[in-house]
Amino acid sequence: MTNKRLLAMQDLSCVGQCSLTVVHPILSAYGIETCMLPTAVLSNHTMFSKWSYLDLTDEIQNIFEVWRGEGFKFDGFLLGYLGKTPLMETAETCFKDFSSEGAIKIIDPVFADNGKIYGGFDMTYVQAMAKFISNADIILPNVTEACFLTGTPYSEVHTKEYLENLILALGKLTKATAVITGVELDGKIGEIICENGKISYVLGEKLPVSLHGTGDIFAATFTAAYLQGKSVAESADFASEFVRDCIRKTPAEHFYGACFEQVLAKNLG
Ligand code: PXL
Repeated sequence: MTNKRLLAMQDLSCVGQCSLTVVHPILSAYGIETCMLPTAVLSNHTMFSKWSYLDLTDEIQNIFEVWRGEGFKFDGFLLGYLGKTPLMETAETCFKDFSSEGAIKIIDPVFADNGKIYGGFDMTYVQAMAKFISNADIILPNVTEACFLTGTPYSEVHTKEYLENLILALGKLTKATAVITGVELDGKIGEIICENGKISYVLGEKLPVSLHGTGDIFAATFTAAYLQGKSVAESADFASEFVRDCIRKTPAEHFYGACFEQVLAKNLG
């Protein structure tokens, strides 16, 4: 248990097991008071063929005004899918006005996977994100996002040299501890970590399935473990094992996300 209060800033996709519908239950279940700042409300995530999108950037200013009056502060921030470039400036205001002393800022850049940028994003967004991550204490990009952020050509084949150059290139953009997810080495899958210039790996079983939303599950469980006092490597290990369990629990016909609910229930039960 912890008495930490965290602010999760990302979209609310009504259907799709991603962003706030994943992050809020997981962090709450691990005993963290999880407040939400929805950046947009979508009918469903953008891997479906259609979606509606209500941008909440303007409403966030009203929310902040009330929060300033109430004097709300947060011990940590977890940022995921923001969707629009101006929201990065909004997030900077949020850090400035609502951080408790020593508040931890965890940024998952969320704009690409499997070598491609998600629908609705462009290089202007990527360039803004490359600057925005300088605000973070910890960043959680996948390999594709790390490549776009650093201008490194994307490769499906990973070598230690490729991954270490990639993570060192991120170090030119931010002083944050970097955890790159989805790295594949020696038939295993996991993360490469660079913390205070020291590189390490967390690798485990590679399952033959890749599911949408697993990055958000990783970010939530990583953050829960980290806020409970685990190290970055221990948190990454905990989060990757949790994600693996979710993938195992997801039936093949469930194509749009990972069934994290049963794993959460089992882990807590
Ligand atoms: O899981 C990342 C994510 C979050 N939110 C929305 C998305 C995606 C990935 O496509 O579409 C709306």
